[in-house]
Amino acid sequence: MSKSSEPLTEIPVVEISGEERESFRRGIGPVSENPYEAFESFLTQVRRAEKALPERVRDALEALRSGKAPGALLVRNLPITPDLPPTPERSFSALPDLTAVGTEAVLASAVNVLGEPFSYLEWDSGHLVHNKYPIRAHRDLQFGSNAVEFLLHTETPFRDVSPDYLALLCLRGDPTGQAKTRVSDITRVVDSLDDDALAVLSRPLYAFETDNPLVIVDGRGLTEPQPIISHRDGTRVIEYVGDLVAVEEEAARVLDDLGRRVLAIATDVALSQGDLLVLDNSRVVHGRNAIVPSYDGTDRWLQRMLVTTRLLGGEPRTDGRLVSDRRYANYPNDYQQALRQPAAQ
Ligand SMILES: O=C(O)CCC(=O)C(=O)O
Ligand SMILES: [Fe+2]
Repeated sequence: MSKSSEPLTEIPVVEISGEERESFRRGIGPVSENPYEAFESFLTQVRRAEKALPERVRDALEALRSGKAPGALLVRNLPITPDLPPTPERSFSALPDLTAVGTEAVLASAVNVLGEPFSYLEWDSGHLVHNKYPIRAHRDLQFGSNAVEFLLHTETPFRDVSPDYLALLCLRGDPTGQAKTRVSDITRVVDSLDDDALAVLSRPLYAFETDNPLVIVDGRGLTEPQPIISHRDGTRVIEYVGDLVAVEEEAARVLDDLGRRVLAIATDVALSQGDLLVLDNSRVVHGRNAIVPSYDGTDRWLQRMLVTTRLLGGEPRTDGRLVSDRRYANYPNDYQQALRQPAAQ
């Protein structure tokens, strides 16, 4: 975005002390509502306990939000439920017992500094807290529950409402030590491009391949072509995903160059238990390397929340946190199936 902002060269880290962690744990102790069943009541309790969040964490989140700090922040040593259950092997919403894990209030306390939690009706059974871990049936998809390389992406791009921020809380690190979340300052890359490249990226020439296409170009079924650079309310918006394809040759060359540059300046971070990675989705893109899950209850487990600063206007309300993903109908069949039939996985 064109708001002046600090470039990301290294992800700033705030590591809280054992004392801060235990005080935070105690402070959010009264949060008892189940976020998967009564999200508004849960959030009300989290907000009542907002003073529990360590001050240094609040300050760092505010710096990220204001653009005075880079578009990524890593908070370490947050409290995680001591009796964390085994990592599920099926989609979270397919579990027989949808009780809270106990870490949701940690995540929501941080998110609360940034804006309003929201999500998409079609995703994660309409939950506002997403549980992400490897699922065998998702192995090859571009989903957080995959095992193949998760290509660099803007979170949920090209939607009427895309997240302004996202937060990933690590409940269990990858036991193999392989998993690395990748973050890249795409704003810095775009700022370094020449006018010709910028002009190409600003044209609707980029799309995803799909078997439920809106258009066919050179025999390929594609989603509606979009610009990678657009403007919203006078602000530049960059939306990029590693598996976008171009519908023209010159656009393909510019896309390749952008992809190479974004990857070249990416920073890797191996999330471990108690780590929270907060990302400004308008400034950075993120992804993850390929992993080898064992699907035996020991795999890496993240909880995620998406945040908007535009949708809800900060007013207290009991609905409207779920927006429809209008791109759903053009998703490839395997994506739709993975989203529609959680019980089968
Ligand atoms: O697994 C990761 O580290 C990244 C996950 C991700 O991109 C997401 O959940 O949005
Ligand atoms: Fe993501």
